[in-house]
Amino acid sequence: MATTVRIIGAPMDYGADRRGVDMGPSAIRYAEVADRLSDAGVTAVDDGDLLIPRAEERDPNTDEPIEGTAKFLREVEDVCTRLEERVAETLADGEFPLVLGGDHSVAIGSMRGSAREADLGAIWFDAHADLNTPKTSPSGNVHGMPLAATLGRGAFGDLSWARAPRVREESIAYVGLRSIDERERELVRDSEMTAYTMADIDERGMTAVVEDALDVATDGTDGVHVSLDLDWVDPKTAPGVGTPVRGGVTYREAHAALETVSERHAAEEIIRSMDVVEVNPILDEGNETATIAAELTASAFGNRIL
Ligand code: NNH
Ligand code: MN
Ligand code: MN
Ligand code: MN
Repeated sequence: MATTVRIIGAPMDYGADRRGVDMGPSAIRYAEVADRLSDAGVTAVDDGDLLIPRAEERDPNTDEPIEGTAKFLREVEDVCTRLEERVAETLADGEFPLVLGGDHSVAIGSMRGSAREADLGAIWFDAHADLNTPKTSPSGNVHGMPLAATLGRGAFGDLSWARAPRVREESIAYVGLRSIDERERELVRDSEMTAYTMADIDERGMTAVVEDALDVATDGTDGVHVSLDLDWVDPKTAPGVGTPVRGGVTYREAHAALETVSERHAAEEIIRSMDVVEVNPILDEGNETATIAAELTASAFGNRIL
């Protein structure tokens, strides 16, 4: 990895129904993410948090002329536009942007910033596909839409702040999918993305699946964005998330995945940016989920048992 990792807190919860993910960055810091990164051999610099007004002070309705529902879309735009800038500046300074969410809609800003000067692939570690458009979304929550947004799908095609022109569907791989909405299913099937579900992990093992996902994300790109949604991990292990789905990856599988990422990076310098999202301390038990988030981040940056 780049020697200096810049931690950017994005305590945003406009994209999810259950309040609390706005405390994610604090909880992950409290779980000593910076020290763990230092132990992994990188220099961690904390940039602090983006200033984000409380959701209660805002009106979730948007006057954007879009088809369907996307709650707090103007607020998400404001945060993601500022985040994009911070991520792009970090990369321009030769440092590695590590974004702590916040709900998964922060990935729109991370990916746009990361893709400004590069053709970007992505690995999406998530129980969910996050490919809903405002029209197909059952919830109207933007955290279920960040991939649709960066790909300029649906209503997001008209919203120039959302689309990342240098991110192509073919360069995106999901790992660990297990909860897809009815109307979202055909979107995933008809897309050019590669989707590895929990069944693929059962069958082939995590390491082999992540190796293939890395092939997808590096083929024809200049670098890879790693997006880590903590609801990817089984809720018995990581209970502090707003939309838990049982049957998730185990503690060791999760580490194996991020270790595989870091090993490939050590050889080929492929990872450009990362976000760690959806940690909800209110729903957590003893800050376990934030701790796992911090540990997995350290694994991604080369932390090893021996
Ligand atoms: N797919 C559901 C929706 O669109 C849930 C999305 N929730 C997530 N995604 N946490 O990762 O509302
Ligand atoms: Mn997600
Ligand atoms: Mn190129
Ligand atoms: Mn999810």
